[in-house]
Amino acid sequence: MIERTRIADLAALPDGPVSVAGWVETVRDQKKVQFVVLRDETGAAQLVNPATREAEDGDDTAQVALATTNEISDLAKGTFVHVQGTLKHDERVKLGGLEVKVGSLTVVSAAIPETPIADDSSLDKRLDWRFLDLRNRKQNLIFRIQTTMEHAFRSYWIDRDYIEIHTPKLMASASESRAELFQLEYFETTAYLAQSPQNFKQMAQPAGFGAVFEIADAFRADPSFTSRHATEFTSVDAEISWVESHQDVMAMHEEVLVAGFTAVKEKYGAEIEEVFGFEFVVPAAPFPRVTLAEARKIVADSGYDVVRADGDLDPEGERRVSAWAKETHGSEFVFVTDYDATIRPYYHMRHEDDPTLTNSYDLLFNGAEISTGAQREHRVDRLAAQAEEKGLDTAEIDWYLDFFRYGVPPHGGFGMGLARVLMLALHEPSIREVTYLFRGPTRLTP
Ligand code: AMO
Repeated sequence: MIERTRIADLAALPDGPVSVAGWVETVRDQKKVQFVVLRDETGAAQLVNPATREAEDGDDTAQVALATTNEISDLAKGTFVHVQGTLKHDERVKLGGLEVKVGSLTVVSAAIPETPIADDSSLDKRLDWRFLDLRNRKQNLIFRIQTTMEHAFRSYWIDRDYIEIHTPKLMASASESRAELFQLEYFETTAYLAQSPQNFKQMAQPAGFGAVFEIADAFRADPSFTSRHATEFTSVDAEISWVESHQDVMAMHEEVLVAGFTAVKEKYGAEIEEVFGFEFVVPAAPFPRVTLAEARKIVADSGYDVVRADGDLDPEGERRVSAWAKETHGSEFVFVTDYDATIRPYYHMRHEDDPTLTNSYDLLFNGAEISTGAQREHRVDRLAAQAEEKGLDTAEIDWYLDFFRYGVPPHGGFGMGLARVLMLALHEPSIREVTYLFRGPTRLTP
């Protein structure tokens, strides 16, 4: 490895010789002194170089110093450099209270001087140049937060003996409805990209795995351009056996989220406050719970003419239920439960005493849906009847119905969009900001 100290680690070093490496953020080229802000993946530090404008004849040291001065004058923003120098702690230096006096500077990879994006570039333009857009503290922090949150979800499940699965993303049939389905040529036949791991995470139940989870890509041919839809997104899924109802899934779900938010708060709470300007709050479980019928009433009582023709909450309805949860329960999260069977997939279990309702829920967070969960119908006759009722061809899903013909425990689970959680947790306006490389109807590159 090339010898270097990561910039965040400089603070702990004593004054003395040091190597640092990274890219040039700014150059301030003054007559007598040059300042360079150097950034790496951990932070930024100031380099300082006393400018040598003219070399004295026969003085080798001066020649070297002049070469360095000229090199710094020519540095384009974004150029990657390796620097050997002398670390000096100095409280007066605004950036981190330290600076590195340049001894030698090597240009490792020069950048073209005209940077294609600026701070005020449109989001679309920034996404065209995503690798440059990501070269800043805020974006870097977003993906560190994502790493910590995902890790905490995984740890929660691994600590409780869940099995991590990797289900195939190439399928012979739809995993959700036939809408929003990507179709592709697959040798002599047609394949579809998985819209969710739904069928295959349920397969772990008759397979005797007990509790499983998966964090992986899901694909939806959704033509919309909203701030919360992508055509490819990371879905966080779990499926557990022996549930008595969706309430058991919800109890696990909120614990997973509390674990994720706690880990982020511990590691990045202070930095989030500094960079994003708000206090990152760890939610308290249990989250408030309302049935969809109650949620409709809350929305109506708030003076908004409810919802869509099918009885589901529309985005404004979701915002109002969220606002209600915040006002009455001080919670940014709220479970909306017991959805009408007409607006739920065939595999959701229905109430024993009222088959118009399902053992299902959506989880709303800061005004929008982040997750759907349910107890599944595991009795194959009912499952097939519900599929038929929804107009599905049961022959096409016979392989899935087989899962329920050879013994299966009652089970349930949820799917949650990772980018939605991040977007709403960090109060970002679009999932494009919190997705490494966004995919939408008109974006396939970079
Ligand atoms: P659902 O279709 O509600 O349920 O999806 C679950 C969660 O996935 C996220 N999501 C999306 N995120 C970004 N872009 C999209 N186009 C997109 N579509 C969905 C949302 C959503 O809440 N199989 C069920 C889950 C289950 O019952 O286990 C399912 O896929 O955050």
